[in-house]
Amino acid sequence: MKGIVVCSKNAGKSTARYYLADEEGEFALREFDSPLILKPGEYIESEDTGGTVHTADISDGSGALTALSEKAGRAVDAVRRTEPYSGGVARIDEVTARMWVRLIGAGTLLLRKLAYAAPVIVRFHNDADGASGAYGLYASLRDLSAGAGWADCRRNITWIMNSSVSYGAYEASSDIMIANNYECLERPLLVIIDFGTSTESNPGIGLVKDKFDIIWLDHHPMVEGFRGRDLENYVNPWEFGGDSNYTAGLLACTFAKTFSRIDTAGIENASLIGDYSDFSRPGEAGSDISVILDLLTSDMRIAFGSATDNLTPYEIDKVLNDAAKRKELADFARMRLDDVMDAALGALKQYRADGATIYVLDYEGMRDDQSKFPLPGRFSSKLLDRIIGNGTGPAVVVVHSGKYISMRVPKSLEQRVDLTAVVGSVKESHEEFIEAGGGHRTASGIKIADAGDKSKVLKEIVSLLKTQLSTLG
Ligand SMILES: [Mn+2]
Repeated sequence: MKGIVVCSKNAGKSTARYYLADEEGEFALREFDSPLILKPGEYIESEDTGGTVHTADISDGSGALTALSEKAGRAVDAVRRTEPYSGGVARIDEVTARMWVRLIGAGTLLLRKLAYAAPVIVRFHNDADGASGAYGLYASLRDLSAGAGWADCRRNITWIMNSSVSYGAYEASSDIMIANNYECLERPLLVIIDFGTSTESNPGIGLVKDKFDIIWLDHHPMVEGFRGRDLENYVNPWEFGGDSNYTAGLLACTFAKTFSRIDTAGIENASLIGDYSDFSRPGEAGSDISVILDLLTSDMRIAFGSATDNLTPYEIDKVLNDAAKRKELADFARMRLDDVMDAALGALKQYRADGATIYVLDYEGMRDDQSKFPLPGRFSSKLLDRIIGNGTGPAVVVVHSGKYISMRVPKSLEQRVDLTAVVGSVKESHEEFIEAGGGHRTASGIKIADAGDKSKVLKEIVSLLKTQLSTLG
């Protein structure tokens, strides 16, 4: 065994693991455990992994690291797709083509990290869209790992489901702790899927931006002052002539097309359905994935019964590959949703506004005590759908539960109501007790620091909505 140590994990501990790039041949990594403390950039030579290791530091001067880097670059080039991916839907493909150079840049960065076994942390929003994105990326990397040289490329990826849409100081410090277990020739990589673009993420970005490279895949409208958009690998369809209909799940799958050729149409459709995109194809392949992800991201115990609260693509894959489980969960989710919907329709408060009705639902206690499914945000979209479907005219929906308030506006009122403005205005007037807020023009949410202040906020929201309905458009 001869080569350069490119990365270590838990060096000096009993679980120490090293990754070595072979000196000979194509770019490939070997893993081995050793009680010795080896530094990335060291050249080592050994008869076998148990034998004496002779080391020599070549981290400067010899040119070996540059040669290694070029070799890794060739391995990355060999799997990269250069022509923009086209899925066959013109309005999506146009945006994809405009984003392609940016996506290639981000894809190249990810592959380089994987080639060097660097730690990669993927954080995704805990809804059907965010989880589809993580799962699409996972499936694409599994496909990549079937190819020569990339066999264990997912080895140092940590998948984390994020229960909010902001990247705060807590998330940042926890990611730094994960990365601190590694020492690598490449910097750690953080991949963000389907977070908001709100300023609540600024402190977290500030903490990690010098330690991590960051790929940020999102589709929320941009908020002024959000620092994420200055990142080199920030990709958002809004900056390329698209909008929120180009979901984060679709974006993550398209991003993965820069190096993978597997078909992710079903996973993409799950994200499109989950986020009520214009491009969604309800009833087609992926519909059940959407329902199942909606359930799993709300309540993992239903499927897994264990104490874990972090859903990773490995669990998602397990469920989706088990036909009986898949059907059982999809049926269960649909049935639970129907029950909660019936209860909700009987408990709505209504406020008349200009040409529309504002519906307010106290969602507290609507659900089974044992289950968090469906979460208020998802439920508000479905509630709006149902109210509109009942044919009682244009409607705006406000659902609140505990500290959360979730608002939804139908496409038909898009020109007359702007929820991002509602959230902005509430944040401004109640800065002292609004913990977070953001979203899309037609779908937004607010988190209050103390539920005791909720009635004030709700009153203001209804009044702002009324004003918008009577003045906008
Ligand atoms: Mn989304």
